[in-house]
Amino acid sequence: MNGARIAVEALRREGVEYVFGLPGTTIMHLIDAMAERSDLRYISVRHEQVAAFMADGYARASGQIGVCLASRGPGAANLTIGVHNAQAESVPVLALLGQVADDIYYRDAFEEMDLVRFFEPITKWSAEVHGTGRIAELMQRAIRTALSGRRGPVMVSLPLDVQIADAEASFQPRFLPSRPAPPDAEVRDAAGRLAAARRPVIIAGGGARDAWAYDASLIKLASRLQIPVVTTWLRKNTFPNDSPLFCGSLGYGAVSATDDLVRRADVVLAIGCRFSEFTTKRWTLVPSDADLIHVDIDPGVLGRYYVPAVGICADAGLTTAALLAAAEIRTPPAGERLERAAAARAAYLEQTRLPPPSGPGPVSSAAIVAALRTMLGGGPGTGTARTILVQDAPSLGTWIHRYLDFTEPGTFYAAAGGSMGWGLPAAMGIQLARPSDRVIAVSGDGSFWMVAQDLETAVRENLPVVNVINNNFAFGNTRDRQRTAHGGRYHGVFYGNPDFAEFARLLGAHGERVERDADLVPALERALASGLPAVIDCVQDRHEGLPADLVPPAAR
Ligand SMILES: Cc1ncc(C[n+]2csc(CCOP(=O)(O)OP(=O)(O)O)c2C)c(N)n1
Ligand SMILES: [Mg+2]
Repeated sequence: MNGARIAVEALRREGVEYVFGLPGTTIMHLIDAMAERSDLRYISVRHEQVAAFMADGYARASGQIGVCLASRGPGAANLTIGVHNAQAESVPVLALLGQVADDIYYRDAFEEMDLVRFFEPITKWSAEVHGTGRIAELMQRAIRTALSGRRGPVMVSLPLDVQIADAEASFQPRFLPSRPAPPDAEVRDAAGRLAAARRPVIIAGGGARDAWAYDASLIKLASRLQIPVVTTWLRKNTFPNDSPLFCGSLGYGAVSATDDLVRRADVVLAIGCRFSEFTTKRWTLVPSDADLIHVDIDPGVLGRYYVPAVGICADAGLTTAALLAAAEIRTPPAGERLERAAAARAAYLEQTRLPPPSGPGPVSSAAIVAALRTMLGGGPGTGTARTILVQDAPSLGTWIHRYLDFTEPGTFYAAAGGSMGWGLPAAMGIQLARPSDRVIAVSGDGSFWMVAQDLETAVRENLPVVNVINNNFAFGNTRDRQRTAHGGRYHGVFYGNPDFAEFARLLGAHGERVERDADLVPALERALASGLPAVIDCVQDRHEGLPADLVPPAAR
């Protein structure tokens, strides 16, 4: 086999079904090797950032590695935003890159760039393969690395001559890393502290997703001990939001009832959480005298800022299951714990009632959130399919974070890495991983426009993602900072937009332009019923944005 065929065979042996990419001279052999196969689909996009974001969305929704492909220098550079975001959010993505042939390297050849050095800071591992016989070994190792421990992106660069040469192919058996179990002594110590606590709280982060999705041990543990549960920023879907113990999501947009549970806790059980800047209100939230039990698969986050009383480096689901089985927690908690949990939930519900539409119009953000709530609740047009909400990086995210509930695992995905433009591509990747679910992506106009050309990809690939655009003709988030921290001197934040619905129709998608709150739900229903990729252009006032009580802080 030539190197390109070996590389593609290695991908298949690791279970890869989709590769997202954009062609270039140094990857033509790889694309050709994929064209020969019926068991792997190459999906061509219109900008490499979209390939990386699609791989990210696919990886999150499938639990598998996501693979994106680009050519050397410029193509590789265009991928980086998605690789960086995958690193920020611990998503297993393989960036497979072509590279200048070895015999002309270090001569400033056309589009030459040191890819390993370029990608090293934003990946778990970056490698360049300099012998065709080693392609399978190093690609398989890269994929194992991406999927092991705290997941994350990896990069493999394949110089052109390495892809063209023939070699004896030898593949390694597929290996999935095992999930590390928690040590007994730490589990007993943690269980004892939880049982004795007076004001305990559980913080569930992205790493705890599976403890709900697969064995529900997190839910059972919280319920057995009657401990209120909050999630980290943008990870609201880590715990069922309709549980009587769910008390909100921390971070930007959190209500005080949620923050106060942590501020006043005597014992904090943090699972699959790295205590990020936003979740912790810049590390001011967790009281210094609280007993911290910190569970994470990455030893590097234990004690990074908050030093735990009990640090457990293990899988989240195995740890919640072990805690549940510990003798220390068999006795049901006393009545005051039940009362406290009920009061916490009531306070949270009281503070998260969606305010009535109050903006100057035409379409208010509150109305968009209300319409999305109808759709998530299985509104007309959604049929029996599950609806998945994908949130880009617009101001509307804060509304969603605060006011929408997610009651099934895998129904909410958001860009906590902050990359504008993540929404539409991630939604396409998620739709491929979950073909029978309905996917709605919410983006700001500024964010959507960064990747708008790839609506054509959605049309070409029959991916019926519905894009709701909160179109305020502004970089709203930055506009608000200029209002609050820069004396209202608006500079570089307002711009013009075309009719996005018309744009969508030009590309063969379904388009709706909505100018009144009342027209939103019917437009969403028509979009879902069309079976096409769709755009709902929600025309807003250019000052419409965040809830009134949420003012972005000054830069510091
Ligand atoms: C790629 C990228 N560039 C810049 C930023 C900084 N930024 C964060 S939000 C934002 C404005 C977003 O505008 P839009 O998507 O229209 O959403 P809105 O806030 O108006 O709802 C900007 C520029 C970012 N997060 N990502
Ligand atoms: Mg905007």
